[in-house]
Amino acid sequence: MLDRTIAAIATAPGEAGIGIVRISGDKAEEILKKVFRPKKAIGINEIASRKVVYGHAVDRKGEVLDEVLAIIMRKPYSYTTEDVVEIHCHGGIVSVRRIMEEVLRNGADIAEPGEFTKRAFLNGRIDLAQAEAVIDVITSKTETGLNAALNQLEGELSKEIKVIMDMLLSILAHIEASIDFPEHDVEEITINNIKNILIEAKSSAAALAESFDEGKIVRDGLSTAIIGRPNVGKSSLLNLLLKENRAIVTEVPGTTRDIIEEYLNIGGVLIRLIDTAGIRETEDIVERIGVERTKEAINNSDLVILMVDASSELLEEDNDIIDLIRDRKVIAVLNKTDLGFAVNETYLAELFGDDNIIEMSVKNRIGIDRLEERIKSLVFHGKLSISKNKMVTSIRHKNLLDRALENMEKALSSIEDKIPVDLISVDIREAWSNLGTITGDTVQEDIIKEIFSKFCIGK
Ligand SMILES: Nc1nc2c(ncn2[C@@H]2O[C@H](COP(=O)(O)OP(=O)(O)OP(=O)(O)O)[C@@H](O)[C@H]2O)c(=O)[nH]1
Ligand SMILES: [Mg+2]
Repeated sequence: MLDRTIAAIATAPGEAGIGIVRISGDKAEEILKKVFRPKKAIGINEIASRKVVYGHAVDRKGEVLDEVLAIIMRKPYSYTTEDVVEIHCHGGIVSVRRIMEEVLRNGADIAEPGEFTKRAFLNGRIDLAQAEAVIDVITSKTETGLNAALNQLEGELSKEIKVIMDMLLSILAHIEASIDFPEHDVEEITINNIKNILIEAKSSAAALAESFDEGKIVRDGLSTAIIGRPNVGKSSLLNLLLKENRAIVTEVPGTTRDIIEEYLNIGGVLIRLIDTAGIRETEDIVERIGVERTKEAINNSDLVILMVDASSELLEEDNDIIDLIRDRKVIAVLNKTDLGFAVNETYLAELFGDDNIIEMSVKNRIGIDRLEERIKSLVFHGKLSISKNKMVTSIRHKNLLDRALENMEKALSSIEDKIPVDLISVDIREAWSNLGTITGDTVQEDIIKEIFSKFCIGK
């Protein structure tokens, strides 16, 4: 597979200053020779590595396709560690596409999503966790998210995982050594040694696993659903928080039919805000599906903003909604305070806590600061501790850490039960292998395939 030479348009489609066609593999330089004519009369092989050269992209007949810059990055000093060529042409759709076609015609294959990064991994330049960080860097939506991804790309997480893996290896070495001398009983001191290392390894792995609570929010955002009966002002709140008229707002109850999702940055905290269809019994089929989706959104959210009409008493519809969210993290917004105050605030405060009741008039933009403050303080107790270098942001990593923790737990209790050490080594090895799947040391082909399929083309 690695002997194919691959190519892709590495820049996003659309009008832009420049577009880049990227090629990687043994034939890269040969292909450049066919599609690029340097302005100065020099041969392609005379071009120094990583030096930018001005010239023209041309087709088979020598017709000029565009005015371009070309760079050769000869192996191993390139993104993939293979020969990599980049052709920088004018942005827009046509120029890049014409050059790409010419590159393919001369022997390159279209790269799969993430194939450049996959090669960097398979060729050993970066490990799997670092490769995964590349996609997180590209898709990050806040500075905090970007910093976490960059730390992972730098190998901070991998370093920590490797330290734990080494501890497990040293335990295996202890065990091997004792098995090699079966005439001796395994000494008490060896067992104690093993136990101490295991406890330390477990606590490091547990700390990483715990960092996922925060890491998940840093990467994917705090999923926050605004729910309430029709017409209380949910979409108006979404628009106010986003500072744009994203959702349709009317005085007609049942305006929002489908889920609307937008990202929002509140003081560095990424919020995935979800406006929902007002919940009520309805005959309207479209609205009914909307209500079902709202219920799904409630189940999938980290935080629920319950909105009620402050100027009216709680209706049966409100109480039905409250029943749906009793065990969730809730902030109750009492909206439309400009129209009067009739809602039973004490009751809501008893249910959700005083701090989680926010009086608002979305119409007059009153109460929005308090709401934002409250959201921030619910996440990370008000302050971001993201300065930590080693944070787990990926569910794949978290699951593998949990499995490794189980293995270590089992090994520890086996030690307590005085089970022979060579049997314990099975669990230790398993823990080691689970951690190795994070960094890619012990990973299987299908997992690699799945990970890179989530990448964009050209990366
Ligand atoms: N007086 C007053 N009216 C408001 C306030 N907030 C929203 N409204 C009005 O209430 C009506 C309904 O607002 P929406 O934001 O569409 O309500 P919704 O909860 O999204 O409604 P559905 O999508 O039907 O569930 C609109 O006419 C808004 O202008 C407020 O604070 N005070
Ligand atoms: Mg609405």
